[in-house]
Amino acid sequence: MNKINLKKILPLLFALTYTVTFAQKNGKPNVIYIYADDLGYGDLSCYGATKIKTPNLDRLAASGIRFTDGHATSATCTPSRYALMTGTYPWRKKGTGILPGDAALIIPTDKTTLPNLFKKAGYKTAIIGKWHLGLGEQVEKNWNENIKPGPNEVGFDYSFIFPATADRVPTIFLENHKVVALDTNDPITVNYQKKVGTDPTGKEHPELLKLQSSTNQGHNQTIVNGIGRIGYMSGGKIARWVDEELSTTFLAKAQQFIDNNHKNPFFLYFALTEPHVPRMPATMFRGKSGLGLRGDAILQLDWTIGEVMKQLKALKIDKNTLIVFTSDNGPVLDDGYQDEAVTKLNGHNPAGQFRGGKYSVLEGGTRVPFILSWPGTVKPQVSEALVSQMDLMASFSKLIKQPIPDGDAPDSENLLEAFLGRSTSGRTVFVEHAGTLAIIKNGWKYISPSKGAAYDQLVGIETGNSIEPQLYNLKEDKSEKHNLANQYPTLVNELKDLLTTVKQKE
Ligand code: NG6
Ligand code: CA
Repeated sequence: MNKINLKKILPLLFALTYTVTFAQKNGKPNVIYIYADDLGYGDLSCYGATKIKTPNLDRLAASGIRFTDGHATSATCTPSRYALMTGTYPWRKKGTGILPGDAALIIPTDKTTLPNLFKKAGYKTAIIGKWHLGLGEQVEKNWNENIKPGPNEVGFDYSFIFPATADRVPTIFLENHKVVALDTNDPITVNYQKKVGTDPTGKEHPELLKLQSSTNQGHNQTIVNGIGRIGYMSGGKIARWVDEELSTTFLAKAQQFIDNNHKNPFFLYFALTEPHVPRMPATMFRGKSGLGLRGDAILQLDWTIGEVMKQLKALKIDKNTLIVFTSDNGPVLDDGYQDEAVTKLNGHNPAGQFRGGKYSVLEGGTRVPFILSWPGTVKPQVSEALVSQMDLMASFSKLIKQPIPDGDAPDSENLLEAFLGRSTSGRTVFVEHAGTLAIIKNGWKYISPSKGAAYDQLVGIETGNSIEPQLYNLKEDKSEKHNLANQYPTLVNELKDLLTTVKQKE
């Protein structure tokens, strides 16, 4: 019996070992893409923060490339994530704005995506963390059954996610197609139009809240774990997450995935929720930053990444693992809860020297920390190349030698040389997206006129909107202080036309 089994197994073992070594020798490193949520350019000490220390991310940056002109495509979450997954500017497609927690899947299941590119190349792929790209075929779905299509249908072999944002219902985890800890005797109902069930809401019962909602910013519907959410839910009492455990839960799942797959190439999309609202870090980080819960959440984020780095080292795969760390949009202080982010800011500059932040077409909206580390292969350096997260698809396609079929990922540029630190040239043209669009070429930035408010009172952020055209020389005026549109009308027209051309591209 034993002999027969051995005969069967040995060739398989050989094949497996061969695949692993072959893949590794052929430049197929493990890839971990770590996405922070609402982390600003100035939030890390390696990017100039002095009021907060992020030693683990500083170490990661020192071991690889710290990009100073790295971007999300958009100043909010869903569109930036859409671009990352599809290599397409999100403003090309309707319905890619911030999604409610019950939205249907917006990522096509029949096109090349970042994860299925890796999967085709023989990688094991996983997403752990925040999804926010919709689930199922429609809004009306039964959360108590298998929910699909979702991450597993767009290329992830394994998924452990929460559906939207930490401030939106349903406040549950999904492992592959199922709600974790689902109880058939306590079915889950979700509604974004009207109250369901008998759970108290923040609006009716503010005295039950451990974190007060900000005035006029919603976040006062169903209360879960003492926090008012956007949207209503009922049922699923034991399935509901505890905010203080979100991060360690995702970390544990990520470590499990890395452990299980450390002998074959893997791609892990680790989508953390810090420092997005509601900021509810674990007790061990409370009060540690001196900047309130937002700062504490950043310390938790930094610690989490340190834990992953330690694990890679212990498994001896640190040199064969490429890590990208970045954020889905710029920073915001008051995004719906009174959590002392504003009152305890203590002179900290979440967007660094840049103007604007989340929701803004100014640099603070999309220019974010962007670190790439691949010890032993990529030389430590600071790079000024203009790169975007959307470009990782075309670049990784070259790295892992897995071509993208014509027509897919149309806006993703192959910047592999810049990403590996072998070239300082990145994109020549890039479109930034918030309430309006801006286009950058050779260090000049043109912002399309728009009627939106110039200042978002609710969140206290300059949006960059103006009915006048704006032109900034980013090389000399990083903080976009001097609008030079009147001085250079020809350049304004040139960039305006270029933006029209990019928009018309199929
Ligand atoms: C906004 C929410 C904000 C946050 C954001 C999504 C209000 C007033 N504000 O609409 O709290 O949830 O959406 O953030 O509802 S993102 O990073 O996922 O894009
Ligand atoms: Ca975000």
